Amino acid sequence: MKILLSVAALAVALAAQPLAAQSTAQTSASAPSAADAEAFLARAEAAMAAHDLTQNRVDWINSTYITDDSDALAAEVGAKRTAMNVDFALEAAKYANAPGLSAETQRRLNLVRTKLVLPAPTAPGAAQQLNDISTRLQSAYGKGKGTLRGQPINGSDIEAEMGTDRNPNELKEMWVSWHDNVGAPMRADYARMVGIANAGAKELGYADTGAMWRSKYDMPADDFAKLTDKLWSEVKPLYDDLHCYTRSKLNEKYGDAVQSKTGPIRADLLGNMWAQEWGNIYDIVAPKGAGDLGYDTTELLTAKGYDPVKMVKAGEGFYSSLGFTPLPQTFWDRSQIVKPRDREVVCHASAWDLDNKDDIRIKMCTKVNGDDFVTIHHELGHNYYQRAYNKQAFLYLDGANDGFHEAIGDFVALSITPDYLVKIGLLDPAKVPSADKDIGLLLRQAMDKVAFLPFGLLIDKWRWGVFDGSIPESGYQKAWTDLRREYQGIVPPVERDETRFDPGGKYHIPGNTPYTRYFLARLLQFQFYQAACKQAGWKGPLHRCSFYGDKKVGEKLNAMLEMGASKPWPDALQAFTGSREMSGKPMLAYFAPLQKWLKTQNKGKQCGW
Ligand code: X8Z
Ligand code: ZN
Repeated sequence: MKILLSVAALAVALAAQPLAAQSTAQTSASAPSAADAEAFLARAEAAMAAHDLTQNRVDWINSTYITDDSDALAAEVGAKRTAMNVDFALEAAKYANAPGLSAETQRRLNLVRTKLVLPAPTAPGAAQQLNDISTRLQSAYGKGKGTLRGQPINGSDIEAEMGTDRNPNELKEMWVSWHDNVGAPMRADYARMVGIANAGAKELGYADTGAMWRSKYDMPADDFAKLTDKLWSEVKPLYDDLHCYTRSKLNEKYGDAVQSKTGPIRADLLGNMWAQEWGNIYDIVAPKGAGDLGYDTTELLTAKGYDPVKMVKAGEGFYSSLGFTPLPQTFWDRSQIVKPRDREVVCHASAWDLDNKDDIRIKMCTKVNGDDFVTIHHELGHNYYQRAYNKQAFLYLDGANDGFHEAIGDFVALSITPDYLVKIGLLDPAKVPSADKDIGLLLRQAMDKVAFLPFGLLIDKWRWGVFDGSIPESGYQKAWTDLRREYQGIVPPVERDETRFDPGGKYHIPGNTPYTRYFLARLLQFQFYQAACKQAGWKGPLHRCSFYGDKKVGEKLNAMLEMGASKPWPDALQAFTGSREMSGKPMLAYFAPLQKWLKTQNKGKQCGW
C-alpha cells in the first residue's frame, strides 16, 4: 500500500543523510538476508512515496509557469530525489544476491535500481549540478522560438504551421530557425549532463546510462536492444513502400529542384517539424479519385464549434463508454488545457498523476485540430492507466513497461473511425466514406503510424550511442543526421555542421524522456486493438472497427491496467491479448491492403534512398 507522509515527516526523511547508512546490510556484520531485503524495500518505498507529491507539485508549477524561481525550486527538489534514489539504488544492489530472494523481491530491487532516468554520482554537489542542467534544458525547450516570415513564433504555433504550410521556403525557414535557436545552444549543457549521468550509472553498476535504460524490460539489456531491431525488421518493408510512394508524390507536387525522385526526402516537407508523423500532408499523397475521404477531422471539429475543453470531454466520453469512471472535478480545475497567454510553459503534451491517487491532469497547449484530438486520447490513456493502478504499491505505480503506458491512449484513438464520429455527432451519416475509400483511410493512418516507426527507434539509437561513447561529443550532429538518413531516409533542408545540435530541437532530448517506449507503443497499440476488436466480435476490415461503448473490452482492459508494473510485462500483455510477445504482425495485418496497393503504385520506381 502506498504511504504518504506529512511535509514535516518528509523533511525528516530527506534530512536523514545518507539514507543508505541506516541499512540493515551495513549495520549487521553478516551477509544480508531476504528479510533484510524486504525491510529495505519497505523503507525505500515509503521514503520515495513521501517525496513524490512535493516533487510533482514543484514540477507541475515549473512546467506551467517557467521562471528562474520555479527552475531553481525544481532543480533543488529534483536534486534531493536524485540523491535519495541513488542511495537506495546503491543499497538495492547489495541485496541482489541475498539467499532465498523471491522473484518478486528481485523484481522490486531492480525497480529501485532503475527508478531514476538520470542517475548522479554520489560526489558532493553532483546531484544538484545534474538537476540544474536538466531543468535548464527542459525550460529552454519550453521557451524556444523559431521564426516564420522573419517573425518569432513559439513551439506550439510552429508545430501547427509545419502541418499546414506548403511553401518550401517558409518550411525551410521554420525548420532551420527552430533547430538553430532551440537545439544548438543546448549542446555544451547536454554533453556535461551525459558525463554526470554516466558517472552515476557506473557507480550503480551499469556500463552507462543507456544500459540502465535498457534494463527495465524484464530481460537482459542486450536482448532488449536485439528485440527492438527484430521488431523493426518486421515492419521496415512497409515503411520502405510508404517512403517510396510519398517521395514520388512530393516530387510531383514540388518538382525536382525541391524534392528529387530518388534519394532521401527533405525533412521539412513532411508536415511535421521532426518528420515523425506525416498525416498532415495527406492532401499531397491522397490517391487520385478515391483519395478524398469526404471528411477531415480538423474541419469537423471546427465546423461543430469544438473548443479544446469540448475535445477533452469527447475523449473522456470514449473512456466512459468502456465503463471507466468519469474524470474527477479536480482534473478540470487543475489541468492546463490551453496555452496561458501571459507566461512561458512547456507546451509539449503530458499527463500527470500528482498524488498517485486521483489528482490526475493533462498539460497541453491544445489547438482545435485532428492531431491534438488524437493527442488528447493519448494523454487520457496515461491518466486512466494511472488511476487504474493506484491501489498498487509505490514501486508498481507504472505501466507494465513504458511502451504500454504510451500505447493505451493511441490504441483507444484507433477506434476513432468514421462510424464512431457519426455516433458522437461529429460526422454526418451520409458522409461516411464508402468501402472504395478504404485505401485512402488506411493511407491517412499509415502516414502517421507507419511513418513514425524509424523515428521512434533512432532517437534512442542516438542516445544509446552518446551514452556508451560510440558517438563522441565532436560527432553529435553528424551521428544524428546519419541516423535520420539511414533509418528514416530523410535529410535536413540545409547542411548541418558540428556547431549545431538538432537533437535538442526534439522535446524528449532536453526533457530526458527515453523514447524507445514510443516505438514499442506503435506496435503494441495494434496488438491491443486487434485483440479488442476480436473481443468485440468485429467481423469487417480491421481498420473500420471501433470498440466504443463495449463494456466487455473495458473490463478486460481494466484488468490489464490495474496490474500496473506488478508483473513482468508479458503477463500483462497476455492478460489482454493472449500473447506474451511484442510483435509487428497486427500492425502489418491492419495495413495489409494498403501495402499491396503501395506496391502497385511503386511499380517501376526506384525505391530506397
Ligand atoms: O511525446 C508524446 C506524447 C506525450 S507522452 C504527446 N508523443 C511522442 C512525441 O510527440 O514525440 C506521442 C507520440 C510520440
Ligand atoms: Zn505519452
